[in-house]
Amino acid sequence: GGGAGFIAVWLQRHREKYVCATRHRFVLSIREGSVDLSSFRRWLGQDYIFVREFVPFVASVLLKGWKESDSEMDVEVILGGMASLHDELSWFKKEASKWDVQLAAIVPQRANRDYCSFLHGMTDSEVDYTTAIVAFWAIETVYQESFALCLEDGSSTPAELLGTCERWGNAGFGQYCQSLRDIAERCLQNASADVLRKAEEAFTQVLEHEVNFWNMSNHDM
Ligand code: HMH
Repeated sequence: GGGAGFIAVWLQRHREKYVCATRHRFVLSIREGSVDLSSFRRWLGQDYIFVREFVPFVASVLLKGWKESDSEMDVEVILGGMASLHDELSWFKKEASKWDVQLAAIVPQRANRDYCSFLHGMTDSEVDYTTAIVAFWAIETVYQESFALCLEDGSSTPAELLGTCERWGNAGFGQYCQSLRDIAERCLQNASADVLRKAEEAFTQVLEHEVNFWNMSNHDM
């Protein structure tokens, strides 16, 4: 309560985890231009599988929002997210052929399977809209913050990776993440103590899954 919103408080409380998720060494290696291209190709293939699984999760958030929200804006924002996922899947196919990644042959690794089963759990009708929209906001925001870092002045991102970084790091995607945050914060302001606890837990779980996901890009982990 008081001045700061719930999300602002959580970002402080879980700052260490948040920084690990948004400034991972894989992302920093893109930013520094030292990225190992086999790591990038591994990330690309795994993320394509993730995004395919992300679609039904986002659809479930849309359905919860449609049922539970009193604001029509929520459905429009989530629908915009779904539309960009449609575009993203085509982008992955194009990008995979550019990098000679055979998407049909990709086997999801452990961290990816764990993250996808977390998403699947979130689609349960027992999971409330507030918790689901918080998870959704956090998932999108980790990518937005990470890739925006690679576009900042002073970064040395290789030219052939700029398209990837722009996909999630662009200002429009940042605005979309802000809209998700506004929706999530509004839901949290009206939530019970029980829901607040579940939503905070979902937030920290997303951060852990994101770190594990980035870790996959490294051979030795
Ligand atoms: C692992 N997290 C992961 N992949 C993504 N594409 C996003 C977040 C953002 O959509």
